[in-house]
Amino acid sequence: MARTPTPDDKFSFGLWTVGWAAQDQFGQATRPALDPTEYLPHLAEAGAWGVTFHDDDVVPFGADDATREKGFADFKKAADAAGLTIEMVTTNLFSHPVFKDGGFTANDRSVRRFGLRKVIRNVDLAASLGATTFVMWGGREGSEYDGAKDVNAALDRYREGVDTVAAYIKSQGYDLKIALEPKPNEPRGDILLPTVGHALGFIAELEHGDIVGLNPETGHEQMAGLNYTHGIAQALWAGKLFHIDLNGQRSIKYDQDLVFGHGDLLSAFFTVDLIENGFPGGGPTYDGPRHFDYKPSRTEGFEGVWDSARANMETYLLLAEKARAYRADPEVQAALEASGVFELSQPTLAEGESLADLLADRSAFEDFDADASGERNAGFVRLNQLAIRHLIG
Ligand code: ASC
Ligand code: MN
Ligand code: MN
Ligand code: MN
Repeated sequence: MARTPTPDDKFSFGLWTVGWAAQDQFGQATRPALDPTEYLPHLAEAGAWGVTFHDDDVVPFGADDATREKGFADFKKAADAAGLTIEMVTTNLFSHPVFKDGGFTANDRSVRRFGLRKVIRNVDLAASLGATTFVMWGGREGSEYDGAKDVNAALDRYREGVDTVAAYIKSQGYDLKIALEPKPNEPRGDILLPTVGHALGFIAELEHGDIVGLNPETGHEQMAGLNYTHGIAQALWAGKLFHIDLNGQRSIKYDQDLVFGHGDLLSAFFTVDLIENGFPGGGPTYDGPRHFDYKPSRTEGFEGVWDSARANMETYLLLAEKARAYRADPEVQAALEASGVFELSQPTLAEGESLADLLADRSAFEDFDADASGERNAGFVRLNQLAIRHLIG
């Protein structure tokens, strides 16, 4: 058994996760939707530290100002009473039909102006509630048909939108950073900024990219057949891992949003190993919330909702224990050493060595025995088996 989660673990949940009533493409809801505030004591009791939400999760789209203000005030009061931190806020630019062709990148300019206003209003809200991360998941930014979207113009408009919001955050002096969330498809046939790599490339083109980073979701990278741990590793390397959405996904198919670890368990082990223990050779580390973006399966009643919420945290803590033991194991350390994992931290050119020095170094090329090097046993399989032993042994 893993220890019980505590607020120090910084586990947080989207309100839309436990609050999902389980309506899908083919069937109606299987659970009633409670008042948003009702989920909070349960989350806290389960061991969560934080909660996050889309504007429309708390107050319905189109609510008048008085209803909106009261809704968010009640929610904040309930979060405080439960001892939950509102660490992140995000905006729903995907549910209402007005956003069927996107929010920031809709062909229709009036929709883009409306979307931008909705986001700016929500940025003010996020700052007033003390959130430090503002997530943007552009679920409807994309197309089904290549001819229907001018991708060059769409990326211009995406940049314009994100830069406008980032500039606004700076002008207000808010302690808030934007985290873009990549996803390859669903609900659109193809979504813009489909992977961590695409999003990093986009951020590099922004004027205010210094306060824009990423919120990668486990299943979203895996839907593209990609390695989530490598994805967050590159985001860390780039100084852009601002937030994470942990969940489970079993291979390339629809977005399953399973409990963390209920998809690719070995990959989840290395995700936790990276988050908790950092890179083997040192480097940037992640200190943000351990945020879960999963959906309690449609088969579950409320008992299953809370079982699944706890399962995310328990799985994470179990993996963290295993990952700590894995790194502390002298046999693993020796295997990492033997496999050259630490050697990779050594610069390829020695300190002060110029390219001319390298060109003059006969041992690097003329006298280098490429064949012998090619025959060397890397020992990576043995190393991986040690991870398996720690995981299930
Ligand atoms: C988000 C986010 C997602 C989507 C999805 C909505 O804000 O991180 O992955 O919205 O959960 O159902
Ligand atoms: Mn998802
Ligand atoms: Mn997500
Ligand atoms: Mn999601």
